[in-house]
Amino acid sequence: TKTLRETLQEVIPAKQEQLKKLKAEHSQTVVGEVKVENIIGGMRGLKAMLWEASVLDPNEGIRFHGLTIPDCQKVLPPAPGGKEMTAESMFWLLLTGRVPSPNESSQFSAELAEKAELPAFVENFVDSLPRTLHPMTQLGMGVAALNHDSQFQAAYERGIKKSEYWTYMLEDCLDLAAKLPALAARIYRNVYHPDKAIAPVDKNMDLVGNYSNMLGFGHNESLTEYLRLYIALHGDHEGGNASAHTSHLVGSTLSDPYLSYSAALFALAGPLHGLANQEVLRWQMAMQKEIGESVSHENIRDYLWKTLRSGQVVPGYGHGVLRNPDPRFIALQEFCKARPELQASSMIQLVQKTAEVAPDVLKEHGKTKNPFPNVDATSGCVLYHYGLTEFKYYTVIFGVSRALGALTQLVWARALGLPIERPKSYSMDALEKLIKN
Ligand code: FAM
Repeated sequence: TKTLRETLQEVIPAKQEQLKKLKAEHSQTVVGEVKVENIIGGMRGLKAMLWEASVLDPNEGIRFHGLTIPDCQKVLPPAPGGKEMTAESMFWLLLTGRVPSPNESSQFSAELAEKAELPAFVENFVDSLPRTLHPMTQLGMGVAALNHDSQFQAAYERGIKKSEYWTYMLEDCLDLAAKLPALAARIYRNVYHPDKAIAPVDKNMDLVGNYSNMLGFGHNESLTEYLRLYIALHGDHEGGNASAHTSHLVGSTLSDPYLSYSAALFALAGPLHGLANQEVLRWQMAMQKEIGESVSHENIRDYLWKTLRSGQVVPGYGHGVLRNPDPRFIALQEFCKARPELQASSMIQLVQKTAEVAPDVLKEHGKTKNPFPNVDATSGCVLYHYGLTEFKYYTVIFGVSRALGALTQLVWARALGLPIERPKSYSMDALEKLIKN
């Protein structure tokens, strides 16, 4: 059994060597070209970032350090008594590239539980926010406030060597990952159930077990297991997506992890990114209301066309990189298929039926490059079924999860000494000149 720090100490030198060799031997090697469409098209497809934790193949979907989702489900340790991989074991994999033993994973859980409580001033701060403020805004503000105790910022002010950056980064990242559930749960309770007391952190429980408990759903083992799966699966989706990229960009200025991840959360809060899971449920409920009891493929098809004709996107469909159904969508659907109570839910049935019809409609519509469901198409309906019905809160759960990948890569960015990001921009006039030359 090794600690996370010992494991990381072991793997960092080899990666540093790998980067040194890449720089020395291939700095001038061409691996792609820049077209005008990349410049005006949101840099789609541009190979422009280093990100160690995961790589997204357009057809196959995500691999975390080479492991597919079913591989992770097989090898990553679950919580005691559970079956789904824990957030901690995914964090360990994303950070070190190694699969933790059950012992390592549970020791890591214990370390995070020790750090899980919020400072009193952050509790008071989020308690003072209006209940009408969107939960994602509250989460981003709370995370930024936690930088009060940033070890990285304090060490930088004292004066440290560049080679030491990552060690302080790591401490901040572990601290933030540990505190996110308490912060996110406090926001949920403040906004939706202000009269009920929040359960204290249980030092013997895993991160998501505690999160579920603090949300007030600890008694529901199925929901807790679903949250474990959800949070592990949403942990990382390579580096170019808006939230991961934001955290990487802000971190490259040597902002601490709290500020970097706070910025990432505000990118996640956009409806084309993480807010899509809130939008999916809002949209499916409006569909259910309109078509009533007799749900048929025909009714759903009509509703899809109505959405598209009114100039809106179908939430939960399409992707910037993927060109096939999202394996995260498939894994969450499998979770539902294994549970008769979920199969009986009218909302889950509606989501499943929509997924049977939407790809053909979107193909016929002819705009999106990927007519298949992404993870957001299904992630909310299970929460809804189990009584977590406040869908404005759903992106907060995504935000607790995306920290796994984003934070681990802040540690790597500093361990590898990556520089401040500064791509070159052009005005249209300057671009036209460039084209002529
Ligand atoms: N419904 C209707 N039209 C869509 C569409 C959808 N689901 N997905 C893409 N399109 C349109 C898109 O708006 C664009 O139209 P214009 O040419 O008029 O601008 C056209 O198809 C080409 O877009 P694309 O190249 O296929 O997609 P992008 O890479 O530009 O954008 C998404 C990717 C995810 C932003 C886009 O598919 C979308 O808006 N989907 C709906 C929102 C959603 O589910 N977001 C969540 C993505 C998820 F993975 C996550 O981040 N959590």
